[in-house]
Amino acid sequence: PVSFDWKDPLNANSLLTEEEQAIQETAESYCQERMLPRVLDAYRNEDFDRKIIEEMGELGLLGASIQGYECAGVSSVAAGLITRAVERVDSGYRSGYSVQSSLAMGGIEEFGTEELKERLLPQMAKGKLLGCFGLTEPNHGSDPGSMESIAKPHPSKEGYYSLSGSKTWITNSPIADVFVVWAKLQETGKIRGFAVERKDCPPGTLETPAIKNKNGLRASITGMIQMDEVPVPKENMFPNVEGLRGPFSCLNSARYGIAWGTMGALEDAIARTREYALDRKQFKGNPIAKYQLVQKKLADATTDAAYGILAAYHVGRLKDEGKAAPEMISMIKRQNCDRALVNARTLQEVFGGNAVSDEYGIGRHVANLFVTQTYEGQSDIHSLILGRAITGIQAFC
Ligand code: TGC
Ligand code: FAD
Repeated sequence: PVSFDWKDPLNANSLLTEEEQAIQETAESYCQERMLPRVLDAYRNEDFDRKIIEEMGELGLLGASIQGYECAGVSSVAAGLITRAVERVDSGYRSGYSVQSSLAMGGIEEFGTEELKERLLPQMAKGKLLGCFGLTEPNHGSDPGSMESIAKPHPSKEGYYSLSGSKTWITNSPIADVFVVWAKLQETGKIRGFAVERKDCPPGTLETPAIKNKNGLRASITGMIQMDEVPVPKENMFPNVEGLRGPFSCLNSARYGIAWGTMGALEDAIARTREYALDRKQFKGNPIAKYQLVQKKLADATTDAAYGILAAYHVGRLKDEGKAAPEMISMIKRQNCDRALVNARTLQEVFGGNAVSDEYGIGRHVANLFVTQTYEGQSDIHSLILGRAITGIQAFC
């Protein structure tokens, strides 16, 4: 008879190509051997190690699905396997990775001029330049269409735009070199994308204060982008895209990556819970794994992880065939984030009082997964995107 593997219950590995299996192995080994030993200190001290991005660059993992520009050009499924490996360690590390790969590099690759791509992407692929993505503003999160950031011809520099406005909750911003920023062009009122390079910003025009004392995602660095007449060369405006289609196209890739990533976090929560439940004894020396209520928690979580991985795998294949609708990505982003969070919260119960100690790792996943459910479109927003597609009626306002 065929044996059952609780780590891969529906044998998703059998669907991978040899190349995808090799990439998975590289990513998993790096993450387990090099990232995992750092995460507890990073999380305790809110200390994102910038070197991680360079190390991932050396392994060819950054912007991995981009073709050309010294990127690996792997399949969407392979890129998903990388995010899953990273988030198995910590969602914060995955966040730093996704912003670099999907939102900053992805945005420049999809919409930047050839000059921008050739100049920035190879350096970003090596991790020498770090990117961030500024869409959310203090007054406009779920509704980025109402953004207030503005771009207008620079009053004193010919051939430059001047960008002013504030972005908040921006992953990587305090230490980023390249800022993909979205602002309304004053002349047209339309949203446009800009690649802002820190090295070109005169003192006092660009400030990126960190947001400290987060109660989740503490191993990533988050901050604001405050722009006061930042001069940006006109060639750094993305030429052929206007409106929300620009940022949302970048978000399609990042949301897809989160659907894979959160399954990595859930799988790690399952593995930790299983080990703890087999070890911990209560009532006449029985391991708590013997009790039916504990087994049900593990069965529910393992089923949701297995289903979530197959759905992400399928959408990845469709994506490469040009057949993935944005609503499919909303569906897997919402479902995988929600199921990862609900199951991790339930599994946390199995640790009893020890769940409260950060040494056991489970509380860190729970706090992180709340954030994954919130950013890149909070789950209720994705419900409304799906509701609109199902009924034809938009219910946002
Ligand atoms: P709506 O009318 O729906 O669309 C406006 C224009 O955009 C186009 N569009 C898309 N294009 C490509 N892909 C998609 N997924 C698209 N969704 C919409 C649409 O066709 C239209 O184009 P056009 O040419 O007709 O103008 O716009 P709306 O203002 O009604 O949008 C409503 C809503 C709720 C769907 C949208 O605003 C939304 O998704 N809100 C959530 C905001 C969000 O996701 N923010 C993410 C910020 S980045 C981030 O969180 C990074 S965290 C990273 C990390 O650390 O890992
Ligand atoms: P709001 O929009 O104020 O929403 C609050 C609540 O109201 C939510 O539950 C929402 O679902 C609900 N709500 C809003 N409108 C409706 C409606 N019409 N119907 C029903 N319910 C509604 N952004 C970036 O641009 N770049 C980044 O790199 C980035 N990184 C982040 C990192 C972290 C750690 C965090 C926490 C956030 C990050 N974000 C980033 C911002 C993130 O995308 C936003 O927080 C998110 O989109 C939600 O916006 P908001 O916080 O303004 O919440």
